[in-house]
Amino acid sequence: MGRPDIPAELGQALSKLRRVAVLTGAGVSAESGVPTFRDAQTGLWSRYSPEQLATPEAFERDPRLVWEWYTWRRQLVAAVHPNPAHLALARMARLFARFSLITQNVDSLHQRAGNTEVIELHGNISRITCSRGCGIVTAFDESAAPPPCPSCGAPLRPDVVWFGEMLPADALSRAQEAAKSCEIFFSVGTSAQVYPAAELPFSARRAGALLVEVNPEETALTASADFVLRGAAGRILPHLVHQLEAAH
Ligand code: BJW
Ligand code: ZN
Repeated sequence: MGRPDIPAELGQALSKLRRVAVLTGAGVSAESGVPTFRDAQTGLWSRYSPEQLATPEAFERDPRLVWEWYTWRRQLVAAVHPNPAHLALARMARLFARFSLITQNVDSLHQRAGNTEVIELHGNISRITCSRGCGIVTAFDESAAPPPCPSCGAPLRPDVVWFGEMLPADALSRAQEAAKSCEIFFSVGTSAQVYPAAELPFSARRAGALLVEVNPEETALTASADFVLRGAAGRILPHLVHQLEAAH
């Protein structure tokens, strides 16, 4: 396989710009072996769609089923490693005066790759919190079913954002601010279907930023992108960052 083509105009633009924002989705972790949401789910869980498991209603109906799905995913994530896409983003962060990494992922792989400041829009599966909202947050444990909240007795749940729930206000406002103030916005490995995260690239573009998509497939964003880099993030990003480092 040859080197992916990085358009010369993109390289030139990046050598002049200082404020960069990147939004990542499940595709960035795909090459680590973490299944994406909208591709068929693997094995045991192939019968369920994320809309059937990642909702407060699903947890109310069958807390044990949802808990088991998260236990499976947490074990999977613990067994894998950051891939070249994560590592390239950690290197990219050092090249710009202002670099905001916004992720929809809950797997900590960006942090494990070395990105110290990550804006997590959808929470993190390593933590659990009270399903009644009394504020308790603690590390995930190995219980077979959701343990009771030590403060109010309601079942504890993964500290992630399900459909119909508000995103953490602080993370969302930091992400919106980064989108509105960046000069170039990268959308990497996301189908750009889930809001309000999917709104961020559009709001960056409205504010005048260049928009770059990195994805092997067409998405809802493709038609609005200034540059479309078609392919796996783990192949494209290392090459892009290598070029940037050479030009630095
Ligand atoms: C590769 C690759 C490789 C493969 N390299 N790429 C406005 C309009 C319409 C609907 C709404 C709206 N505002 C709100 C809504 C409702 C809803 C929503 O967006 N629904 C849509 C489905 C239509 N949003 C919400 O409910 C949000 N809350 C909210 O808005 O609160 C306010 C409100 C409340 C009530 C009513 C109204 C407003 C919350 C959304 C929470 C999403 N939660 C999940 C689960 C998180 C926890 C967990 O992980 O379990 O987040 S769902 C799931 O989707 C997860 C992901 O972060 C998210 C996005 O998925 P992502 O990352 O894009 O993955 P995929 O699988 O879709 O795509 C992978 C991509 O990678 C593909 O494109 C591949 O091609 C690519 N790829 N290999 C690069 N190697
Ligand atoms: Zn509680």
